[in-house]
Amino acid sequence: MPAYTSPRPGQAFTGRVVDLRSDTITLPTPAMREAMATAEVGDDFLGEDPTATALEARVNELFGAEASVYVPSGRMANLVGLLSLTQPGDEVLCTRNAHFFHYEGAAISVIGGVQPRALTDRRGVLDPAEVAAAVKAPLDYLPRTRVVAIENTHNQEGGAVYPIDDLHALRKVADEHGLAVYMDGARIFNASAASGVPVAEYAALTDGLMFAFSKALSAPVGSMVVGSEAYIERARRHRKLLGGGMRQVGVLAAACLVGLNTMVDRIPEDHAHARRLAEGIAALAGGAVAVDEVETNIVMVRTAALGFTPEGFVEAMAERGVRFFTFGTGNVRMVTHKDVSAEDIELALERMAEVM
Ligand code: TLP
Repeated sequence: MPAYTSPRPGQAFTGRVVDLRSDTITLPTPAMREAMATAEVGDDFLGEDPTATALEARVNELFGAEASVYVPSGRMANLVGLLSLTQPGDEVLCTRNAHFFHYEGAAISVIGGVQPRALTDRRGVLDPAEVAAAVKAPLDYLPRTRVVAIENTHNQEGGAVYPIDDLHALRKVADEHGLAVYMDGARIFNASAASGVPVAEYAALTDGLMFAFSKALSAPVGSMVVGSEAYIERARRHRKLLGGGMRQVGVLAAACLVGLNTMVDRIPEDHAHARRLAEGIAALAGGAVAVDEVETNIVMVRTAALGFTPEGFVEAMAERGVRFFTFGTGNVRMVTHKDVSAEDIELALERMAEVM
């Protein structure tokens, strides 16, 4: 059963810490703090915050979308995003290791009365024939299969990008069966940087999409749900229902705008660091990393090839100031981000070589 855990040991380590636990730990930049301090704000619950409105306009432009809405977290974005495509009694098809399926407290079921159903997938890519076969007949005792949800990049699949041709094929089968397509695009800018596909091209193939500001874009708080006017009208309702309607939220939205304007172009740097990290680990022990599968900023490491359990490797490295999570069965996950430099990667590799 996939799970992720945090290293507890190593707290006493005093040297340079290389923190590869997640891109969620990125700290706001000085420009973000400045923008937050000087942001024009108003009551966004009443639709009066000019910075939140400016953020929506910028996102709509970038994603070629009619509308978008800012929410406090990625988890709330997935919940709002999926509730706004479903009714109680509906079924959402998803990948085996989807983030919302494993790590979000069964929120769509608890709150929305919606059932997720995992299909087999190839590193996060669904087989259109299997999707078609999974759609239930419209009988009054069956759940209604309503949505097919994908993740781009796919976290648990090592940051795999959903290939655009596969997304077109999925869209086609979804249209044939009256399904909505939802994308957990928490890391969509990583996908776009790796594939060269503009985020608007991904968005055009979905009925609902979310992305996070608090990962690669380094803003402190927030995610966005993106789609049509009618969809976002429902999303606004769900956001308030869940307590996500905020007041002077421009203070946060200002940092997100800086993230969009300054952090997207540097993402390839994180991908190069992940590649280098993967190659370094593969040189220490062949079989620990599938280097070719490292497409973005996530490196999954099979610790058995290094002679460790995942927990043992996390502990040994945390004591040496290199932090990462166990992730899934037999793996640890290392994530590169703007607060990890090329030197940090070399330092991490040197310290790993010490424990081998
Ligand atoms: N992922 C976190 C952990 O929860 C695992 C991480 O460190 O990667 N969708 C995807 C694909 C995600 O990876 C995450 C967070 C979320 C949604 C939820 O975002 P948050 O944690 O901001 O609510």
